[in-house]
Amino acid sequence: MQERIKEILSEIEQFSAESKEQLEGFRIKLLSKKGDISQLFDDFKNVAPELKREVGQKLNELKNRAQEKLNLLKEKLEETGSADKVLIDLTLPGEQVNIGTRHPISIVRKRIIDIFSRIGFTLADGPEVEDDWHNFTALNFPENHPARDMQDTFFITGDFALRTHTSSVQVRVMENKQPPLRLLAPGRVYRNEAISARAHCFFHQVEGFYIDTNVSFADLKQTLLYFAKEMFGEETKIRLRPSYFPFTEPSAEMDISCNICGGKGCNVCKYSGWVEILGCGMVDPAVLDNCKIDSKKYTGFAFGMGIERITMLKYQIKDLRLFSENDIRFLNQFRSE
Ligand code: 2U9
Repeated sequence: MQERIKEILSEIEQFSAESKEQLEGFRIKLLSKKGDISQLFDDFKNVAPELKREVGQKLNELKNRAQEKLNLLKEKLEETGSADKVLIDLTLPGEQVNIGTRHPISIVRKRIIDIFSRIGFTLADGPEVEDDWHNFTALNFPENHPARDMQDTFFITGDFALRTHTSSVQVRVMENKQPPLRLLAPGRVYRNEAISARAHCFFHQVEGFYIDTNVSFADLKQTLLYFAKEMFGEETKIRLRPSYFPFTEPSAEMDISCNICGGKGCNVCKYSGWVEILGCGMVDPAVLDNCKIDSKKYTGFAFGMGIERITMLKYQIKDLRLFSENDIRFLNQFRSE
């Protein structure tokens, strides 16, 4: 009998209850009329007389211990809903942390930078509030050019405006460094336009230029072909159409073969098979001279693209406004490598 008392005691010590049902099971098994402890009381009559005193004491202690444990667990369950001290299920998987996504403009800007940095272009930046010289005059904009008009540019006071392109960054670099210069100027630019699906009052550009001895239009063409293939796929073709910018001569606009229809014709390329992605040209010698670079010794090519435009083509986005509305449903769709 003493062995059995010990067994039940250890059962009591180890027991813990998660629910009222478990606790009731404990009570029935040990303390009910037909329970284990009542059974021992029934068997008490068979204990040898000389042991009766000692065993009787232990039996009473056992019954008290079971009753105490029952009361204690009952109290705890009522307090917390669980009798265990540990209220958390440590085996459950952790709560998922929602990590943010990069903005599509940032993803594409990084890709453009990566592509050009592989062929030796480095980065430069400059102020968004620019003076007339760096934004217009040094770049050969004539006095009466429409970009100098209030309708096209956000003027601040007298000589200052929000930059309309990042070419002002390259002007600042040229004023302070001599060729060879091979750099990219990514950044935000501002234009005084009515906001619509196709135009915004600010957008992002990457401009680049390479100035050295003997830089030719062939270098420009090969560099931009490399860029187009890296950005839009190996099968991409390019074509250059003559154009005009005050700061380049000759100037061109570059199209790529439509990567949606593969050149067959679709509504993205307006059934022409080609889509315009950037402007480019040979830096006008007058611009080099304005920036203290000897145009008799050096030549250079330059290009400029809108990151929004490249992003819209890459992901088939139809409305420019989506980029600045911070709509999570839109932004969540972009994942960077
Ligand atoms: C210097 C000299 C020349 C940068 C160039 C373009 C052509 C061009 C537009 C593309 C779409 C602007 O974002 S856009 O609206 N850019 O077409 N940009 S050549 O030429 C430079 C830059 C700096 C000193």
